[in-house]
Amino acid sequence: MQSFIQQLHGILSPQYILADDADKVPYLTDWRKRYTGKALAVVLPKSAEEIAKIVQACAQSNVAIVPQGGHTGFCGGATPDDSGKQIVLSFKRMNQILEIDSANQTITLEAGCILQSVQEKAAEHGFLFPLSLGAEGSCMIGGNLATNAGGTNVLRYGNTRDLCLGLEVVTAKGEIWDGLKGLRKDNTGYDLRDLFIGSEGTLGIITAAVMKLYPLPISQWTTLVAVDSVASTIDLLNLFQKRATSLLTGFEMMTRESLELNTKHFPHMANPLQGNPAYTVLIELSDHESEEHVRQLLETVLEEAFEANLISDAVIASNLSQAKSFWQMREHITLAQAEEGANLKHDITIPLSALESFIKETDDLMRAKYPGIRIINFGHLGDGNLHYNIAPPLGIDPKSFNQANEKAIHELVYSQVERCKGSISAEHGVGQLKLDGLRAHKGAVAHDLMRTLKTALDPQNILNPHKVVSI
Ligand code: FAD
Ligand code: 2HG
Ligand code: ZN
Repeated sequence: MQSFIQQLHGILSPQYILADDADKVPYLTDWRKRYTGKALAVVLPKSAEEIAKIVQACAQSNVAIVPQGGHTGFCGGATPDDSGKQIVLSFKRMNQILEIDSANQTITLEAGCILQSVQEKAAEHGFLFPLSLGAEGSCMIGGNLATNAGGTNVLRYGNTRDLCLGLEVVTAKGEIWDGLKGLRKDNTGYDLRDLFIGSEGTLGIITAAVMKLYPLPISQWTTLVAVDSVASTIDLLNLFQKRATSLLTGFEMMTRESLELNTKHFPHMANPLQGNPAYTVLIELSDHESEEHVRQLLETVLEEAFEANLISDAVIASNLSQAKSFWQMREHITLAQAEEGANLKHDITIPLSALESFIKETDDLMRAKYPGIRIINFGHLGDGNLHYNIAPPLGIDPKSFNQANEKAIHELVYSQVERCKGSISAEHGVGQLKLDGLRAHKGAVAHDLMRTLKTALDPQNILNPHKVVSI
């Protein structure tokens, strides 16, 4: 290993090769504090060329590489294993915006750009970069691409995959694939770009990307509404889809239990709606016409929803800061769960037509098997994406409860997901958390095809091994 470290010194200045334990610590534990690994070294390259050389050195010495962006992922994908034989490749220094092409409505950037800085840069140029999620202050565009992140604007703009036009990738051989094209059509055979997106660093290392930009909306209206059932929530979504069509940019559902957890840990996050409703839905409309146009539309649809008994209360944000506070309420649920202690996350998608039966049956099974269990269910309902999270009964230590029951609880949820023809990962990815779940629920043929791809693209298994798919 000494000769491998020496080889790294031929590629990077010493200050960018962290080998001391204390220096490595910040890179070894994930956001949720669910996984802690060890690493031979943490390297901080500045260019695709340096990464290519690092990969070549790793291939020679059979050292595995764990790419790491903001390390905000929920599935342990960016955390090394505990062998101490892997290196972490951090993107902290690769944060340059390379080009904004106004005519083509694209931004070309390095993989280590922080998502929020990309949104800000786009806005400076009069554009919207629509990817938006709670971790946007620290997650990086490379991590977003590697996980195909979703977030709160998928309903209108799609997920990260839909926003990407081109990629630059370092392969497992240490070659650089230059696919940095800003084309909206390109049917030259297999779609390599889409193969790397969502592969969580297991097929290649994303070093740069061309992403789509959109015109900045002129007006935005945000509202919270009270709903008493999942069925009404879906009817409400369908009503907004019909009346507001592409103006509908957000439709987020929060259960009473989720918001109660919020106020327990963040008392200032009180729900402005009357009567502690069973479901609170956050709806956002964005428009390129006047403020009045979208406000009028919103009021008309809400009136129709009241008349159809779909909603019992509504509060329209009167200004930007109130709209922000509605979104903060939504985004604080994850933080409230973290304050409460370790929880079991299920990031799932269910076809909207099966959602009600999924929730009812899964809740019933869960409560029958684990009396007192707390179900923290919220999510991007417009995408059929639930965060069906589980916390132990009050008064029970989360860590020991999870240790004893985690496998069975995941399996209960995943079997229900399979029954409903859903997916066990909507937007967070697989990482190490869902390795077994994917093997059990992806389907044997699909799983085998994934293994075939992994072996073909990374025959030495040095790119983020034992994540997503095991070979
Ligand atoms: P990391 O965690 O560093 O890495 C994630 C995976 O990508 C790992 O497998 C890693 O090896 C790989 N990787 C990272 N960079 C590269 C690269 N350049 N090339 C190849 N592989 C790479 N996710 C959502 O989808 N929607 C949400 O609404 C959402 N909300 C969140 C809210 C909070 C508060 C937090 C903490 C997280 C949230 N997430 C959400 C999860 C997380 O932020 C996303 O998965 C995000 O895309 C991860 O980006 P990252 O830079 O932190 O990646
Ligand atoms: C969100 O939608 C994130 O806020 C986090 O995807 C979900 O905490 C979670 O499980
Ligand atoms: Zn989410």
